[in-house]
Amino acid sequence: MSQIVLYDYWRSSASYRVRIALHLKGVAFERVDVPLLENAQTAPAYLARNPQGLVPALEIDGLVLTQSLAILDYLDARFPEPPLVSRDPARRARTLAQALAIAADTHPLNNLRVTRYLQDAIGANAAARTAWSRHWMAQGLAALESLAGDAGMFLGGDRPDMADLCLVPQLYNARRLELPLDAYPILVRIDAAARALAPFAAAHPDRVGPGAGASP
Ligand SMILES: N[C@@H](CCC(=O)N[C@@H](CS)C(=O)NCC(=O)O)C(=O)O
Repeated sequence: MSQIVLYDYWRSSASYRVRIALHLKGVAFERVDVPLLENAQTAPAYLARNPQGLVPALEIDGLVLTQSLAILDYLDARFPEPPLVSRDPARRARTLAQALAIAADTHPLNNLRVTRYLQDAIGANAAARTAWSRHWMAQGLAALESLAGDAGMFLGGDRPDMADLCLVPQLYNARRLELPLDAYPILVRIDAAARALAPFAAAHPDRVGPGAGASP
């Protein structure tokens, strides 16, 4: 049995994608918290695992994997059920395009290091930083809403795929930013259906963050 360690931060949406995948595939794992607000991601010990200074990183069988989509691809190859990407070439390309619309073109613009740079080097105040984040997030979600026109219950059809694993954390971020979601009815519907599934619920930030396990 492989020992799997996820270097994680509860509010990291890239890490949230990997937590969902591990739960979906029923793979046991240990979490190590990397507190981003305390800059633990740039400590030498962590940079030795991920020179990019970003979470997640996944240790498995002596390997250290980085980049959430590469980790999802690895997990899909190692633990094929349920699949995260179709084997059909056209469906596969569509799923990757949807996942990358979030992971490559939306999420990175709103990352902590980007908003810190806006604050420290550009002098953007809190309102300007929020406007920046909402702008790029709205643009990315609008594109994904168009790409999702033929979606079934999930972006992946009748079961969630890699694109759904990117969507749910991104909408978590959007709600944190109080971005109105009325313009994305398909995405909101799919997000609700996905979050109703136990593996998605188990991966939610509230289940792993500082308040996890606290009495209501
Ligand atoms: N493309 C990377 C992005 C990883 C990433 O941006 N992680 C964020 C948290 S969601 C992070 O570690 N941020 C730390 C920082 O910006 O300093 C992936 O998908 O793994």
